[in-house]
Amino acid sequence: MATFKLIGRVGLLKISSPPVNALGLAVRKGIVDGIAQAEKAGAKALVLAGDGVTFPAGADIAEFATGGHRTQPTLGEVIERLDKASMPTVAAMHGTALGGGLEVALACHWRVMSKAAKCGLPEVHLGLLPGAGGTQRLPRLIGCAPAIKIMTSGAPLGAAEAAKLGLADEVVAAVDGEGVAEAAVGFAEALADGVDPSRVVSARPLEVEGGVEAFFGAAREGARKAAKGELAPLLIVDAVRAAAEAPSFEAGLSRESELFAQLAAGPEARALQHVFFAERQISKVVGVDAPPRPIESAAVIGAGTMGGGIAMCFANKGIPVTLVDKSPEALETRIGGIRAAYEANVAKGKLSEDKLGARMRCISTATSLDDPACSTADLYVEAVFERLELKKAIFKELDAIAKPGALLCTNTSTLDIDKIASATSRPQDVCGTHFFSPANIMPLLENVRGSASSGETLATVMAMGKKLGKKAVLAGNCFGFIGNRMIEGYCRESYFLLEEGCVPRDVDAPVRALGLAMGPLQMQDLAGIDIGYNIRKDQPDLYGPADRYPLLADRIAEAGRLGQKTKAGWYDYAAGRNPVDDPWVADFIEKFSAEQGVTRRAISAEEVLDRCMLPMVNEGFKCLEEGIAQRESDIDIVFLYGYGFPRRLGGPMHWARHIREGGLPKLAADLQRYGAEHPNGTYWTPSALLLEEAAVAAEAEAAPEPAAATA
Ligand code: 3H9
Repeated sequence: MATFKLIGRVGLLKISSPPVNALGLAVRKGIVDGIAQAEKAGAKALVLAGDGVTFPAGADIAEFATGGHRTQPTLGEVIERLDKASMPTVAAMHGTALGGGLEVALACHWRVMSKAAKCGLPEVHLGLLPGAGGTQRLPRLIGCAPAIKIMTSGAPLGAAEAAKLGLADEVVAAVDGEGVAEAAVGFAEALADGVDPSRVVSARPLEVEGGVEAFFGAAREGARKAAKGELAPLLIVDAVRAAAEAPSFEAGLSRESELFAQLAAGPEARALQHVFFAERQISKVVGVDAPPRPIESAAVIGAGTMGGGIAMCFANKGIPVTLVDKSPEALETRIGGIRAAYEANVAKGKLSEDKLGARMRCISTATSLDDPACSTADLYVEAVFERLELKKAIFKELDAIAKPGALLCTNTSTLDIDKIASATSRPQDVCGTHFFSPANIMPLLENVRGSASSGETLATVMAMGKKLGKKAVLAGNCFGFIGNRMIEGYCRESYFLLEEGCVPRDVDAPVRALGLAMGPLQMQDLAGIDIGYNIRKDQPDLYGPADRYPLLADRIAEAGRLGQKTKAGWYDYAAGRNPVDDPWVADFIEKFSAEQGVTRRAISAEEVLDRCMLPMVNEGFKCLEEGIAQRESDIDIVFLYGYGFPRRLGGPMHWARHIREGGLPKLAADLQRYGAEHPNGTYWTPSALLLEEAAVAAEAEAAPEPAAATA
């Protein structure tokens, strides 16, 4: 876990714990032993380096769930040992020196950094603060304002910026671990013997410009505004304040530990750590180990908004893409729109003129699939209107022109992949790629597995998602796949709540108060009320005898109020994109209730929230039960990246299991109660898996605590 060797008079301690040299127990012990070995060997200086791809990228996150991070030596104790080392210490930073890794480096007397390395304190993304002295040392080294910025944003810094701030003492050209360690050993050799007290960061004074009260008052307010309801950024500011106010470095450290423990024990940290691992699970396709096929060129069929956005995704990553549409006018308009979108980014300083040129050169156009440029693509994404027969006709054409082994993907949000694949002679090469709108911006991609999709096809489309910079989740083939299937009940209940007594704001406000970016009705206004309307008209068999039909939603669409695009939907948008309550809508809903013979009633925010959220979670369990989702955490990723669910709640499944009061047992009971009171659709029928898991959870809760071990 850490190996020590003497090179001349300099000790080199290499930390080795693949994949990222996280500072788990064995590594921590290795560092303490290594310092002792260096002292015993009489080394004049000690270099700490990472083996393999990186300097330690932080504490071992998996240890937080088990409390393993508290096993001695803790990271704080390791770092204190370094702080008190009797010889000069040098951190040789390559790769990603993050979190606890950077805290180790901050306790060294010198920091040598590869020009290609990144460093940072991203604990905030895990609902934590740097808890091994980072909040106390970083401000002493670079000042309070930049330290707070680094810690509350969690964003990594490059070597040039780190050097400018005084975080890196020397930037070296070497990139790999061997090279950087060698450079650091050379640096250490040139140091004078003995520790220079001015290099001990913990011993440095900390001054606050403008006075403690004014500085930290403003800093906390700034953090609160940016925090999106998260607690960690606020406690980071409090910990830095302790660095400035506490009577000693040790007292500041102890305050940092208290604040760290508060966060580590809270729901936000648990949720965000769940998200960390969930993000890394999504790309793993159970039972598939086929290698992906190379994707060096693509064709997108349909030059609508969606097709244009998808073409941009390829161009953004330098993959040549042909945009195909039989209408030259549509192609011209779309290419103009793409250029305008890139130009807007240039104007904002987010894109260089050169990159704009390179991206535009990646995109070519064709008016027919017979165009020779179309037959050579490695992958096709069909993105025409959501009409089955049209899509099948295109797949028949694709089957005729695509080279063997090319991937044939359909961008659909609700249609049956197998029916589309049946139009080809190669269903093994067909799958769904459900991009979210606007495709060039939204990070989520649902890849949909058809019943005949081969392992190679799935591996390729998952790798493609990663290459495009998307969070690609694999879904099974059913109406709405994962995300839209789960929001079906959520949306339908939102209409029924209107019919029964709410106005739009009554429905959206509780959902927003939970932390979602918008409520169900606002979401429909953004997406377009006609989307749901067209689906209901095109696929009437979605409604069985057990389903209450959302007639009110049809009526508002038929009134021409389609949402933001018509400046009027469930809200008024005459003055802009902010939803404004509209008396016309309130009157329209009331008249509808009267026509239906419904006596309107006051509905509590709690009922609104439950009736929107519970069908969603129930459907999530059904997705798991039916194999539509591979794992519960994949569902959470769909909602975090596709529907604005707040990260601090970990996603709807994590929220239901761990954050909503009463956990799964109460959720199952509430679901059954609401379902009996409002039998509006099959989405209230409890999932067998949910009932099973709720029973297991109830049993675990009822079980007596294991007797404490006696000595
Ligand atoms: C901390 O330090 C707290 C302290 O202040 C105080 C303590 C008291 N632990 O992302 P990748 C795994 S909090 C455990 O795909 P990349 C990851 O799960 C920590 N495991 O690679 C994955 O496993 P698998 C602060 C970790 O090249 C594999 O490594 N540090 C950790 O795209 C590869 O990961 C952070 O928050 C870890 N710390 O990106 C940094 N890190 O293959 C977190 C990674 O089984 N890490 N794994 O799925 C990262 O940001 C990225 O992993 C990194 C590499 C940029 C390093």
